[in-house]
Amino acid sequence: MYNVVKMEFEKFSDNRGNLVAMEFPKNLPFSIERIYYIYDVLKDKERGFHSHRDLEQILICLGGSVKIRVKDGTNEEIITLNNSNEGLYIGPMIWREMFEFSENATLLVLASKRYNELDYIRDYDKYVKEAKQYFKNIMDMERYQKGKSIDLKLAEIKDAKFLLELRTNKNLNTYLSQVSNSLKEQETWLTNYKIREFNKKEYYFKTIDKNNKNIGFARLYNIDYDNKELTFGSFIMGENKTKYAALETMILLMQISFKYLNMNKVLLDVRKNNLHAKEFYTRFRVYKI
Ligand code: T46
Repeated sequence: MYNVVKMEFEKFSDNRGNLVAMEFPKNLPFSIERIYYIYDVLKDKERGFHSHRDLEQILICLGGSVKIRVKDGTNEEIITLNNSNEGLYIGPMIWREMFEFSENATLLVLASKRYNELDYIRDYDKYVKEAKQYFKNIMDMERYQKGKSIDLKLAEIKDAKFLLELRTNKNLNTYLSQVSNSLKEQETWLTNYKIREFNKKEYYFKTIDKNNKNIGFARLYNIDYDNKELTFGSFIMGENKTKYAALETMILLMQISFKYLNMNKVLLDVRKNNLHAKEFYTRFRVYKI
C-alpha cells in the first residue's frame, strides 16, 4: 500500500493524565495549514469517497473509534483508529472512506494545505486511472531491484529490528552516525522515512538474498531533481553478506540513480578513515583524492 502510514505519537503520561504534542518537523512530516474535525456522525453514515491530488493529511481519532478504508488504485486496506496517540498519514492520490463511527467519535484531521475543492477527485473510475499513472513510477523502479545473487526491497517499518541489529553492531557501525538502542526510535525513523519516500525525497533499500534472508541496507538521499544529483550512503552490510552482495547493491543503486531517477551525478558519502569503503570504491575507479 503506497502513501499510507500509521504513526504513533509519544505520550507524556503522569498521574494527571496524558499529553501528546505534535510539532513540525520534530514528529510531523508537514507544517499544518488547516485543522478540521468530524463528529456526531450517525452510526450508519459513511464519509469521504474521494482522493486528493496534492494534499497530505494526518487523521487522529480523539475519542471513540472509526474505520478508514484506503485504496491506492491497486491495493486496499482497512485501518481502525481508536487511540488518541495514533495517527494515520494519508498522502496524495489515496482514496479514503470513513465508516463505522462509534458514538462520541471525534476525528481530528491535520492538513498540509488550505481547503481547495479543485484538489479533490470524487469520481472513482477517474481516480483509479490517475492513481495507476501516479504510482507507475515506483512500480517501474522494481525493474532495477533484481540482481543476480541479491534483490533490493524498499525498507519497511517492520525492518526496524534488523536495522537496529546492524547499526548497533560494533564491527559494522564505526563510520555511520550512532543510533540509540531503541526499537521504537528506529520504527519512528522508518515511519518518517516512508513519508519522505512517498514524497520521492529519499529511497532506502534493504538487500536480501535469493532466499529472502536480510543482508543489509543502502540509501539514496538529498535527491535534487533540479540539479540532477543525489547522495549514496548509509551503506551497511551484515556479517552474513554474500560474496557479491555489496557490489551488486551498488550496481543496482547506480542503475536506479542514473536510469530510473535520471540523475547526472551520484555523490558518495564516505568517512575519511573508512579504508574498507575507500578500497571498495577504488575498485570501481570512482574514488579520487
Ligand atoms: C478528507 C476527509 C478525511 C470546507 O469548507 N472546508 C474544509 O476544510 C473541509 C474539510 C470541508 N469543507 C466543506 C466542504 C463540504 O461542503 O465541508 C463540507 C463537508 O466536506 P466533505 O463532504 O468533503 O467531508 P468528508 O468527511 O467527506 O471529507 C473530509 C475532507 O473533505 C477530506 O479532505 O480527506 O474528511
